[in-house]
Amino acid sequence: PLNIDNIQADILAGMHKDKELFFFFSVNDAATFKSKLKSDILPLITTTREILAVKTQPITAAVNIAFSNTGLVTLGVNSTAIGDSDFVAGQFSETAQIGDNPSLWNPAFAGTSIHGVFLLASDTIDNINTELANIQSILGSSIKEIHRLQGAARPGSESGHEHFGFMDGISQPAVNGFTNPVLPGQTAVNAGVFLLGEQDDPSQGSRPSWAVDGSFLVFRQLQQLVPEFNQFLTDHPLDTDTLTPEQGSELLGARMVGRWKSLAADPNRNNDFNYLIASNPDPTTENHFNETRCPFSAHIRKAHPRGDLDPAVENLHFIIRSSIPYGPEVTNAEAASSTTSVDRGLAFVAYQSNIFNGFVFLQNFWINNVGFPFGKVDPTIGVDPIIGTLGGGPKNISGLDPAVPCPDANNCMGQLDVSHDVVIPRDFVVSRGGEYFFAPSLTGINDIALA
Ligand code: N7H
Repeated sequence: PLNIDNIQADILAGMHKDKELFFFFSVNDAATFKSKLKSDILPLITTTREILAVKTQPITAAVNIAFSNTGLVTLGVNSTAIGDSDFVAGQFSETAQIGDNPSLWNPAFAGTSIHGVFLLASDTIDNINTELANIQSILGSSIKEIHRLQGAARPGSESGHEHFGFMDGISQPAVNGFTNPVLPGQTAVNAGVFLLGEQDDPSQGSRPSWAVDGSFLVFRQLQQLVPEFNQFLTDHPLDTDTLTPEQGSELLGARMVGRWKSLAADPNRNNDFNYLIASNPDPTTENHFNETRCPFSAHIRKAHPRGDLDPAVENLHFIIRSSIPYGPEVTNAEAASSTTSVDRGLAFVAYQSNIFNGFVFLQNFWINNVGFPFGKVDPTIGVDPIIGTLGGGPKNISGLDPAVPCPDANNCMGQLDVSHDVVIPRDFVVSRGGEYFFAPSLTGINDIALA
């Protein structure tokens, strides 16, 4: 069984609070930092067991911590021993690989000056600020703030929805030995897909002891241009013969994401599907040209191609997401002008035991790959219409308009005609940067403090 008293709360369980602060810091005085880390910070760290029951949750705020490669090096840890070359390289060095434009990055993330991040989660910002003040008084001048991002659930009935209006965080892989019950449609994988040193960690057996039961935390500050996104939907309603313009716009948004805004209420049904045609579940035939129900390019199909791939391959590439929106609601002035003037988006967090198999693989080989999912009637489907990018410019996406799902509805097999039916003029999600972190176990934090 997993030692949930030793695993930080956010990795498997998620902290699931309405407010979450990401506080990015550098370490100025390693000796003082390490001594305070052991004596005063470690007792504050919230474990998986503690977050699972309300009565054991911390009174002010849940606290998790993670370190970048340069952070570990600054603390005297041999970080290359962890065996993850993407982590050691840092996210800024991989902008080309993951499709980011480095000139759009927040300067705080550009480079390798961030050594660590505190994740503080609570019901109120007051509580978060109280806990942050406590941590800052413990660590004093041994750390310096580099950047902070205040995340918050959206208000009222939008709670749980990201800024485009879709319910987020409802499809997570189940973790053997932890998730109970496994929901219909949830794929159960071994813990080593997320936790270093556990079963199915590709480097199980060769991880240093301080790294066991930790996880790589990929952080991304993803700005969302919500008024521009909404204007695009308004301008391109689908199926106007049978739908009202509003319904047609709703349909386009749903086909870009792969989910309806309005459907997400029942955890027993939310994941109980794949993309195969029920009457013809042979993935080599109809599934390869029929996108009537869900475009090949839809965000959730790109990011988790249920049934489009051999499960043995697909199971290598699961991530656990623990993101939260940041920034305020769209203002009236922004809505009226269809122009973003206030920064908002998603504070994206993903956990995995191997950054290449997880985030990098998804972003590079699936999301930003015009040919993925492979083997479909259309070899150039397009990038993910929500988060895929071709360098910021227009994106040709096929299959979004169900009226033209395929060049020849009676015989799509073998057709290589590319019905690029919708052109998305620009990216509505813009990466402002991020970093790769390692979230150690509690014993791992102790080892790092003694390094
Ligand atoms: Fe995505 N969105 O609101 O459109 N995502 N995502 N994501 N995402 C998902 O299933 C969204 C991003 C995944 O198992 C849903 O929880 C937005 C990145 C994966 O069926 C919605 C942003 C990466 C899944 C969104 C964003 C992923 C998933 C459906 C950025 C990885 C599970 C709700 C601003 C590199 C798919 C849900 C499955 C689901 C949205 C980013 C990956 C609504 C707005 C960067 C694996």
